[in-house]
Amino acid sequence: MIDEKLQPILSTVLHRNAGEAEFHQAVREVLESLGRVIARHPEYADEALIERICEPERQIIFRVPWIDDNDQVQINRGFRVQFNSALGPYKGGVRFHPSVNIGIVKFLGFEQIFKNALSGLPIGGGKGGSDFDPKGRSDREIMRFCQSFMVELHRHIGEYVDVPAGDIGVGAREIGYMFGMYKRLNNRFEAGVLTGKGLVYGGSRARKEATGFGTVYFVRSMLENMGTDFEDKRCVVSGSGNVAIYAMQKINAFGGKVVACSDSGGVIIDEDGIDLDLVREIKEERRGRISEYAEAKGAGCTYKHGGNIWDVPCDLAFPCATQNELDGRDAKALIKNGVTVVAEGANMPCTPEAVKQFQAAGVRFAPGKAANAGGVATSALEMQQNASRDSWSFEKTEERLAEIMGNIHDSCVQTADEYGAPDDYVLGANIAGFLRVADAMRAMGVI
Ligand code: NDP
Ligand code: 2IT
Repeated sequence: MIDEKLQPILSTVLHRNAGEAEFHQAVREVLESLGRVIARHPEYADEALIERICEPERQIIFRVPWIDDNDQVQINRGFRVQFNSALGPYKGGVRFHPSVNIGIVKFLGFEQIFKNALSGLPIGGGKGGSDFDPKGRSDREIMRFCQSFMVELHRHIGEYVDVPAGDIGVGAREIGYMFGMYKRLNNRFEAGVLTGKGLVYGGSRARKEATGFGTVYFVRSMLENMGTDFEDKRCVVSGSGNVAIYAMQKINAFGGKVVACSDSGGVIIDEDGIDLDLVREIKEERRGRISEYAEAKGAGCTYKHGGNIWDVPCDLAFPCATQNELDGRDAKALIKNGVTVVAEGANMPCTPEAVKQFQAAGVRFAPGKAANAGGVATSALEMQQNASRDSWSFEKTEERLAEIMGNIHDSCVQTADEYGAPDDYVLGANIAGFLRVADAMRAMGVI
């Protein structure tokens, strides 16, 4: 339910951003939490503060022409939404996927504001991407696309302005091509302009692992709060990309057992525990399909083409693929099978109906803006290393990551308690993130 004082703000957002369903969904969820804030502190609704938070500071949409391996000209659309810079330079990933449109980039940018605020680090919120589909493209095509994308993007970003990184379809390879083009166009080695870089030219140790590791650290704190741990817990992790792979690695390290993962083609179930070396070989090296796992393993492993991973019974569920991949029906199936914790490694993978079901059933639910903040937090640590021309050890970086995730967890719990909703991590994350951004914006006046 949205407080009646906030209803007009939502109406304006719906009207001004017609048809952008994912953006509406993300704004609605945050506004639902803010009623309790303005009831207690009405000054946070003054000077159209919440309206201003819902309106991006700047939105850039551009043409990305490139030439494929058959000498054909291809046209894609590029986006960068610079949503909020109250706490620092705009910060957030770039997504290459055919589903990308302005509404999706805006939802991701909006979420990023609060996530970055929760990290406690000096970063504002932004997001970008393109409807480019990297699947089946050669390395040369990827390079030409990334170069063309940067030919436009370079004038809008900078170490003190806006610092992109990876997301779906964008990893170290793409960041390398984009960084190379930025460096050439600007004739300066500005290491802090992008994060997720390769180690040899300014990347941070543990950045690649950070989102998945961070999610699992967050869940470890949740389990501690419940008086338990990962030992012998059955886990299901959707996706098999960057976030999923390193979530699985950390679950294993903490004594849990991952029995299923997936990609957009289907689901693999391996009761012996997913063989991560094989997944990494297929996904990180071959850039192949998860069905190849079952082909390699033979009997003992099941592949369900187009299957639904949420039908696999588990104690802990980690949606780590994409938005709205887990709906009300899936939530019911998980609850029926005894799930106790659900943590979003992806951004907004659970529909509002699914979240409602989990909370009503007493399942602990961690929203993405808290649970997956370890990636962007480690990006901020990469910026810190770049600014001081330093390079930290893996151990030091991971220690900082673990500490940050613990702090985010505690701040969600404390804020939820303070606002009369114990164990409601959604409310805790939204309010704690909002208050940091709002305090900075109030200090800076109407801009
Ligand atoms: P990757 O591109 O590495 O992996 C994405 C995975 O999700 C793949 O297994 C992919 O399958 C699957 N997937 C993507 N789109 C769909 C879809 N429409 N339907 C079904 N499956 C899909 O991306 P990441 O692991 O980096 O990102 C995953 C999620 O985590 C996203 O929501 C992202 O925004 C979020 N995130 C990422 C961070 C990061 O640091 N990378 C930080 C915080 C959040 P297939 O290969 O078949 O497409
Ligand atoms: O959604 C996210 O937080 C990311 N894709 C990571 C952003 C970043 O700047 O590292």
